[in-house]
Amino acid sequence: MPVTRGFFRKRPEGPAGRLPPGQYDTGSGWPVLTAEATPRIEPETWSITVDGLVDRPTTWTWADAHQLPASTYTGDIHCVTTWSKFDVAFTGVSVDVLLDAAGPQVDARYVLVHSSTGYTTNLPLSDLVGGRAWVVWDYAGRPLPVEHGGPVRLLVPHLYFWKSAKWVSRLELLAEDRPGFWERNGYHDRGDPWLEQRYQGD
Ligand SMILES: Nc1nc2c(c(=O)[nH]1)N[C@H]1C(S)=C(S)[C@@H](COP(=O)(O)O)O[C@H]1N2
Ligand SMILES: [Mo]
Repeated sequence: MPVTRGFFRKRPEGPAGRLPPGQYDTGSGWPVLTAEATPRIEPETWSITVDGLVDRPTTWTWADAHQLPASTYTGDIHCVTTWSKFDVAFTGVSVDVLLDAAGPQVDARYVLVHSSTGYTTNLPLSDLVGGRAWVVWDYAGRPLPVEHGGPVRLLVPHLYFWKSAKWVSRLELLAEDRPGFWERNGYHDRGDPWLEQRYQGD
């Protein structure tokens, strides 16, 4: 999509060092970007499963997930449509905790993330480990709003925000990369905002 890319790069970039290339600060706003109809998921019926190439396929209910050690991400998020939002605070559990319980096998190198709505997105397993990815249920100390993925979404803030699947329900570990919803439609497989990996080939 070379025409729109040229347009994006004319946007103001604000304080150096904080905004990735081609992004602008959305301030107090928080745009909603959803490809599918917003589902209504009660916490009591939500669960998350880690399966595929793992030794111990595991499912956590809402209650189970809240027994795990909680952690908070405070920092910035970046959407490929060029908005960034500074100083967000999300609380949930580190994906490391879920993966440690499930035991990834040696040939697991990619993850296909599934939402209960059918939305999918793919990531290298290495981007979900090392304290850089969370499954979150609180935003700014309050329950995550449904339009932003509540009751529970994935959060991978070092990559473009389309990787942060709303209404997350499953992490499927794979040996080979398998493109998700936006990746099949031309978005980048990795999506590093600092390398401006917006589209396939960037
Ligand atoms: N299930 C689901 N998750 C999704 C999306 C979506 O359409 N469906 N959109 C992605 C995109 S493109 C972005 S930018 C963010 C938007 O999150 P927000 O609506 O909370 O800002 O969610 C990501 N996760
Ligand atoms: Mo996005």
